[in-house]
Amino acid sequence: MKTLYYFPSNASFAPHILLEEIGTPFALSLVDRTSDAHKSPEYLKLNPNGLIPALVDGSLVLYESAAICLHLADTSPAARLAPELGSEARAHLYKWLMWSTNSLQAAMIPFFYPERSVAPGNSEATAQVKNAAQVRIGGYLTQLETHFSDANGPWMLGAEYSLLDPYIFMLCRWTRSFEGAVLPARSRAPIDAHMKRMLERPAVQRAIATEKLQAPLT
Ligand SMILES: N[C@@H](CCC(=O)N[C@@H](CS)C(=O)NCC(=O)O)C(=O)O
Repeated sequence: MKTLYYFPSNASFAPHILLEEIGTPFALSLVDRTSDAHKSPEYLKLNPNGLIPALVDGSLVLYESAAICLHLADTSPAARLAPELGSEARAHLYKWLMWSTNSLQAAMIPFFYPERSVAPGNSEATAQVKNAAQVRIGGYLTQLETHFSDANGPWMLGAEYSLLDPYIFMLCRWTRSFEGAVLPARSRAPIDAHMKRMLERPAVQRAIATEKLQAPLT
């Protein structure tokens, strides 16, 4: 039995959707961020970074959301969540997943936690870090928008749905409160269409219901 350690709407959301897509029984364990459970000695044994998520699959303990997504796809090939090994589509999956974690997801950290990058109490520098991160995220969203505009199919890799779709959906949702110079991802029509397509999937609806996510969903 696989157990996903999660907190609603966090980086556990993409693995959660994939577990729902796969459809075999799994367990969820809430890591209550409101009481800093992700920094507890018990949780640090699962993820020494003190970050959500972690996955326990038998003797395997795994952290990093993208690695968990790849593992879920690898261990449930019948769910067809990643293209064939060695194929061009598989190479593009690697490219977009690395891009997601190194670019878009990485830029979210200084946006949501700008105070971590500046001297304590320096509110001017905090605002600068946050604004700069938001502008960087805007650039990445433009890249994504161009990709969706150029793509032949409805999903990140074209006609075939893959683990990339929940991953990109998860990251795009994190911009839903954006205002000012860079607006939420949903303000870009090709990305909005992808998010709406994701919301139509029963697996996504189940994950949203379990995590009790509230409007606005995107
Ligand atoms: N690269 C990690 C990042 C995970 C991450 O940043 N998780 C956030 C929630 S979305 C977290 O646990 N933040 C708590 C903190 O920064 O203290 C992954 O993808 O698993």
